[in-house]
Amino acid sequence: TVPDTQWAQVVEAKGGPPIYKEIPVPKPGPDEVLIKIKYSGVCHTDLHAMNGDWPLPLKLPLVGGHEGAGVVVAKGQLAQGIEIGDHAGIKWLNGSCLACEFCKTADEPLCAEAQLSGYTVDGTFQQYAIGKAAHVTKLPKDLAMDAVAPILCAGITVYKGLKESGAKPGQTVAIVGAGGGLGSLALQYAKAMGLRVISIDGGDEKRAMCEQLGSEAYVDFTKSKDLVADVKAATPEGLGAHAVLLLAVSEKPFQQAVEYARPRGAIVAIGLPANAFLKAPVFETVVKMINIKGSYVGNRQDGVEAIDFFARGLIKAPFKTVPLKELPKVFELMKQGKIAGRYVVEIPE
Ligand code: 8ID
Ligand code: ZN
Ligand code: ZN
Repeated sequence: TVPDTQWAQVVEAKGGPPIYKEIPVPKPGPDEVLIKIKYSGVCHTDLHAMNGDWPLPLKLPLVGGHEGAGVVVAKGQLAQGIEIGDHAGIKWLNGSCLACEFCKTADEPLCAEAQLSGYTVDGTFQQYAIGKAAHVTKLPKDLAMDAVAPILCAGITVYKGLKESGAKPGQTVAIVGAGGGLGSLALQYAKAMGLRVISIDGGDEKRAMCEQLGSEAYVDFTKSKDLVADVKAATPEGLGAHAVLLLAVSEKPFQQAVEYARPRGAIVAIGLPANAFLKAPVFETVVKMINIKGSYVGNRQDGVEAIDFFARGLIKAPFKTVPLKELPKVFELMKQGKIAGRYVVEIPE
C-alpha cells in the first residue's frame, strides 16, 4: 500500500541546497501513473534548475530529478498501456498536450504545454513520483534499475543528438564534454551506431574513462595549447570532425566548434550553459557549408529506441551510487566538474 508521506529532496529557494524532508505522497490524476522510484540519475540540468540558470520559470518549492526508474504502484482510470507492477521510467518530458502540431508530428518536446519533470512539476528525487501514462517509458523487468536510470535523460538526449547530426557509420564525431554524464553515454551510443569518437574534456580521470569506453583520441582542454589543431589532427586526414556534439557546460566550445568541424560537418548544441551564445565566423560557416543546430531531449519513440540499445547490452557507462540523502554532495562535485560519468541516487525503500 502507498503511504501518505514520503522522503524527498526539496529545493525551497533559488540556489538551494535541497532539503531532505518528509512531504505528502502525490495522487495520480486520471491520465497519470504513480511510480515508486528506486533509482534516479543526477543530471546537470537539475543543478541548472536549482540555480535558476535559464530563462524559463521554475516551480518552487521543487522536487528535482528526471532520470527516475521504478515500479508503477497506482494509476488513474484513463491511464492506458501501462499496468500496476510494470517497471517504468520518468523522463524530462513528463507530459505534453498530445494535440498540437508538434505533438502530432512526433516533436512533443517542442509542445508549448510541455510539463517538465523536476522543473515545472515535481520529479524523481522522492520515493513516489507522477508521470503522464502516455509519456512514461516502459522498462523491461530484467534491466538493472540503477544502470538504466541515466538512459532516461542522458541516454535519450545523446542518442537523439547523434541522429540529428546526420553522421554516418565510419564517420568521426567529436564529443565535447565527453567525460561527463551525457558524454560518457554519447561515447557508447556513438560506438554502437558505428561512429568513431574523439573526446574533449579535462583531466586524467576523464581521459582514462573515455579511452576505456572506446574513444580513439582524447584532447584535454585544460592542457592543450592549440585545441583546434589537436582535435583536427586526431581526425582522418586532419580534415576535422564530421559531427560535433556540444555537451559542455561552458560557452567557449560553442564558439570554437566551427573551426574543427569538417566541411559539410554538423555542429549539434545540446549543453545548456547559463547566458551563453553560439558564435561562428560567417565566412568559414559558409565556405565550409557547416550545419549548426540544436537538439532537445527526444520523443517517446527515441526513448524506446535508446532503452532498446541498453537492453541489448550495447550501452555500459560507468556510474556511482549514493543514497538520496547525499544529493547535495553530488551537486557540489558536479559544480566543480569532478564527476567522471554519472551519479545515481538510491531512493530509500
Ligand atoms: O536536451 C538537451 N539539450 C539536454 C538534455 C540533458 C542535459 C541538455 N542537457 C544539458 C545539461 O543541462 C548541461 O548543460 O547538457 C549539459 C551537460 O549535462 P551533463 O552531462 O549532465 O553535465 P556534466 O556531467 O557536468 O558534464 C559536463 C562536462 O563538460 C565538461 C566538464 O568537464 C564535464 O565533464 N566541460 C566543461 I564544464 N567545459 C569544457 C570545455 N571547455 C568541458 N569539456 C570540454 N571543453
Ligand atoms: Zn537531464
Ligand atoms: Zn502539444
